[in-house]
Amino acid sequence: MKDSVANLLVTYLERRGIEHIFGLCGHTNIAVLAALAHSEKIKFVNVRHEQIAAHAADGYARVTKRASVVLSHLGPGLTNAATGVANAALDSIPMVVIAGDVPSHYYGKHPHQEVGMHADAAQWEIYRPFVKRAWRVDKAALFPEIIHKAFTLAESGRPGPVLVDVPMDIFSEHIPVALFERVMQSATTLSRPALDISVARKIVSLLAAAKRPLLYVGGGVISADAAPEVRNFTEHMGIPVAHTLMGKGVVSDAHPLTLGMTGFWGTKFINDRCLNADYVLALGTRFSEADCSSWYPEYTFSFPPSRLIHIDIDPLEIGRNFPVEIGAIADVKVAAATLLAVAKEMYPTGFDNASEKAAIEEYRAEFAASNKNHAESDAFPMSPQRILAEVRQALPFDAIITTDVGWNKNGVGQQFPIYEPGSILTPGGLATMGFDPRWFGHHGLWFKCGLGGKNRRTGAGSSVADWRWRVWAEPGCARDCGRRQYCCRLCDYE
Ligand SMILES: Cc1ncc(C[n+]2csc(CCOP(=O)(O)OP(=O)(O)O)c2C)c(N)n1
Repeated sequence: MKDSVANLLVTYLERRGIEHIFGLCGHTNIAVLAALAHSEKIKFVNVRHEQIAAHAADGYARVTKRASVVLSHLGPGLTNAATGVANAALDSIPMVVIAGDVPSHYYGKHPHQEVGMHADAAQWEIYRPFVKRAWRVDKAALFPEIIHKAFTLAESGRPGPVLVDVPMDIFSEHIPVALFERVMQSATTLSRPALDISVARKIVSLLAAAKRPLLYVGGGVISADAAPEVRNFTEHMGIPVAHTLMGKGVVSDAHPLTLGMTGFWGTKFINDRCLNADYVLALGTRFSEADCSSWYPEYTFSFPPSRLIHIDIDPLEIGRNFPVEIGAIADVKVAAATLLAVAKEMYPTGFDNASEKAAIEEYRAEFAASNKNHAESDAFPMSPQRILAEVRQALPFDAIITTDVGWNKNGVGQQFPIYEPGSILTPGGLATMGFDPRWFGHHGLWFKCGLGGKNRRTGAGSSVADWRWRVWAEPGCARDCGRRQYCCRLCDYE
């Protein structure tokens, strides 16, 4: 029995449990959209610019912790999506981008909308610098294997986006259904590398013997879903936790052992704690420039004299910018669970570290006092610090918030407490303005606040952001509802 690649793709995606696809139509992906029209399980989320499709898919993957799917047209569709996909790549977000390409029988003719100044049917090369892998499908019969590998690669190891570039005629070709049945026999998830027990013992004993140990956590902990294990480990060992921007929320900002965010926008107290640590256990972080004050040894980290134990899923990140005493390639969730088990066995009563908790409490009170004038300011337009303070008070503990880029991102990193892991979606790596990862339509509350630069004018700021659903921290709403100072966009205006 045979069917079209497009129909079989939709069935495959349904069987993988895909419920939403983000994208925009074009003649090169119309066969897939026609097939999707018959699906009762998959909803196509239509956008008005492919960058938004990629950002929405990014947010969706962050929250569901599974690869999301973007469907793009060729040429301008793919280039429009590029910023969103690159943003996801730099934040290690799993995503499968499926793009239509020129018909294979027109290779070399430079057909409509092809970006091919130097090679034929080469648009996939645009994505090479940031996707984990880019495939161009040249034979319909190879499509099932390629799409299956694409999902596996996006979700395994260090997650990230992949591109499957499909000449449009291939979507309409008929291939044996059995080819898809064959790939479906293969597992859809792979088991991940563990931390060797002997290495775990060594790490725990070094931390237990350290005078000023520190846990440094990044976005890899969130994406590995390892926050509970990491929190339990830090509590058992009584080790203070500093975090990267992407690691915000791994351990609640209200936890007595949480120091806060490091780097350019970290405070001196937090950076000094990192600088003075004798042992740092880093989990799921790449020690990015912003988080490490450009790696200058006088600001955030200095290895040596501090000594570094680094656990990450990606071997390329271990020892990249700082020398490691112990480096381990492991899934952070498995590793943290192993460290906890070993710590409980070696030191059953654990450690309290009351003095560090007291120092953190004192620092928080000092910071709040130093920020009080801003956080309670009556200035008009409202001070961003006040907006952050009041929005935090108004929102439930587990509300998911997102930031754009600018002071709003850095201010949130610094002074907007996050209580639940994964409840902040922020563009840490590429840090593109216009990041807009909302995917739950207008049911959420979205706010944007900051110093008020480029994004200040309603709709004219972020190049593509869908401003209608945003909450503006100034008069800027398209409907003049009377909330002059603090437009909340809660009205059902469309
Ligand atoms: C696509 C893109 N262009 C330019 C920049 C550089 N950039 C970083 S922050 C910023 C200004 C942001 O101002 P605004 O949007 O008003 O946010 P605020 O600082 O007020 O929070 C710019 C231009 C960027 N990050 N992304």
